[in-house]
Amino acid sequence: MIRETAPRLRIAIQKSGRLTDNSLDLLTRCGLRFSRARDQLVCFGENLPLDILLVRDDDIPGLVQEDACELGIVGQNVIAEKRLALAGNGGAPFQEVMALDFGRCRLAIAVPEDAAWAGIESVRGRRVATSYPLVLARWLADRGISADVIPQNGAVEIAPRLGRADMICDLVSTGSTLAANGLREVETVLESRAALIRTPVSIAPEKADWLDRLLRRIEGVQKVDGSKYIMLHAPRAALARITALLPGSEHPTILPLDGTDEKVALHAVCRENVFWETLESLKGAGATSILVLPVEKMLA
Ligand code: PRT
Ligand code: ZN
Repeated sequence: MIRETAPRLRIAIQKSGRLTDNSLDLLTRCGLRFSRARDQLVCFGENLPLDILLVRDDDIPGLVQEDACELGIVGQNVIAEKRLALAGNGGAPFQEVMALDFGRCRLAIAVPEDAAWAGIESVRGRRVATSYPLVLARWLADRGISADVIPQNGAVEIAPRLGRADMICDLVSTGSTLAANGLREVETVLESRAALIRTPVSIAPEKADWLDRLLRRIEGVQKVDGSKYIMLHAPRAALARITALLPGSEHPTILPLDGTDEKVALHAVCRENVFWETLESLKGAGATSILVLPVEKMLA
């Protein structure tokens, strides 16, 4: 049994929130099997020496920084704020290993719909409510703008209506929360997505070996995210046109078809999603028997 004998790695992920499903899905696609009971704080990996800690996202950088877990998955927005908070304590910060393909959002300044906006000079001397006071203060200082940064945890978007602030700086993805609160997005402070972080402390060799394998697997999963394997039949004469239509593909494989010289089979990995419009264009260019398959893993 792996669990009792081998040293085990720990990865902290968000217990319940926007990053939870994608984080668990990524680990599953890396080959980890685990059972998850409701309200469980730790999920033991059943087939790999890797356990999952389920915590609030704000606690993840601290747990990794203190070496309570070797790895963590958390938003770059949280990473940026925590990095600035820890910089004051002189602690060795955690390291960001790689950005992941989910949890995309931006930290942006938004003003009431009817407020004038003449660029970031409009922030000078005003009150800005935010859950990211250190990131915002640094961003403003870098631009030589002094303003009154008002830290607020949660429900930042109602601060202007309550008269607590003139504008806000908050996370935005679709923009519908801003619109519902009569606010207008005017300036991006930080682009963010989920990222994998690791402890700054050196790891024992047996664990380090597993950590490397896990990182390679995560890279393998990320590489094929959104990729498709496309197979079709094409008239030889139309090959150049058809190849040019394939989104994000490099070197397609061309195979002969039994009983004909005029038509060939073409197989290609497309690094982007293949939409119906592309299939229709391929058909228009002479392709037939078009099949599009998901790509699960790729090891370069
Ligand atoms: O309980 P815990 O502390 O773990 O969770 P949390 O409430 O702090 O975090 P959660 O689950 O809301 O978000 C986790 C992470 O997801 C964030 O740190 C970001 O990295 C990422 N993320 C991506 C977002 C959003 N998109 C997002 N839209 N986090 C928050 N939002 C909020 C935003 O604050 C605003 O209230 O959604 C609202 C805006 O969304 P739109 O679509 O209306 O623009
Ligand atoms: Zn949180």
